[in-house]
Amino acid sequence: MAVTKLEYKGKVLDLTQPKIMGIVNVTPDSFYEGSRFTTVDSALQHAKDMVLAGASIVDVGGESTRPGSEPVSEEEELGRVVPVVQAIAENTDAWISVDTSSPAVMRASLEAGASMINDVRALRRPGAMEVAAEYGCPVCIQHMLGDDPKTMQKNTVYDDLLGEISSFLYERIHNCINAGIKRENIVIDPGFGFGKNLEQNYRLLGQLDRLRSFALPLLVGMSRKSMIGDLLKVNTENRLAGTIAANLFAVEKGADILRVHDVREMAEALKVYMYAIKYSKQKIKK
Ligand code: 7PJ
Repeated sequence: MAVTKLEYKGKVLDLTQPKIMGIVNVTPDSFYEGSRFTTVDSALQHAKDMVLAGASIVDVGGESTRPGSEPVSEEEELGRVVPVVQAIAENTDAWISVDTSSPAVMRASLEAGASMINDVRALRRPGAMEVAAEYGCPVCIQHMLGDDPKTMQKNTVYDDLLGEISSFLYERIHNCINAGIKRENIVIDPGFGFGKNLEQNYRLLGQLDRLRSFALPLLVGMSRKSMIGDLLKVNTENRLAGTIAANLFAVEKGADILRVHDVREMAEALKVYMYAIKYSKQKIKK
């Protein structure tokens, strides 16, 4: 059966309409300056603003996974993420996801009020699947070529891009279910920019509907990434229009959750798009 909602601790996220996940980076080195927050107060304010602007989920991340980035220690990541998760949980009703690969950060964040784990390494670190199974929370598992953002863009060779991404996700879903994670708690993500060159990212976007066959919620993260900037030849500040176009196309192809920096603009574009879709399905009256 197709999964059309997420549920955790009495909170329900209806996915019969596409939803927006707003990004809060509590890192000093994420690639887009506009999404970096270094104090709990500023991160909380940004989260509140995004919720008012239409975000259903707030995604908190404490380790940059931009290509070439250095890992941070677990202590550092815990210190950045947990106070922000706690502040957002205490002051909003939003779903909070935590963008981490560390089982310790997952556990501490869930204890502090997070409702979802978002792992670009698809719960491959030892102990990660077990934390998700123990808490019974939704998880987003993402495809990445290899497991290291430092080297993932070095040699992006595939025989069959969509086939290999699907096989990877299939194997990860299988492992998660074996570890005790419920199928209805799994969200999949093909990982735009994670070991894919420009052409591969657009091939993936163009054929995104192939991932519908999993019948699981589909999350996409393209916001201000180099697939937009390299095509338009613009810096990170000037990638909003391209980001919105790519995300609306992804919705047409079946995306359920759009992970973006610019929630207000994305929510407005999505509202207009969905309104037109609604009328395109009505019978034409004279
Ligand atoms: C993604 C993410 C993505 C999911 C990042 C950036 C790099 N999580 N975390 N999907 N990207 N699920 O925002 O450019 O694409 S960090």
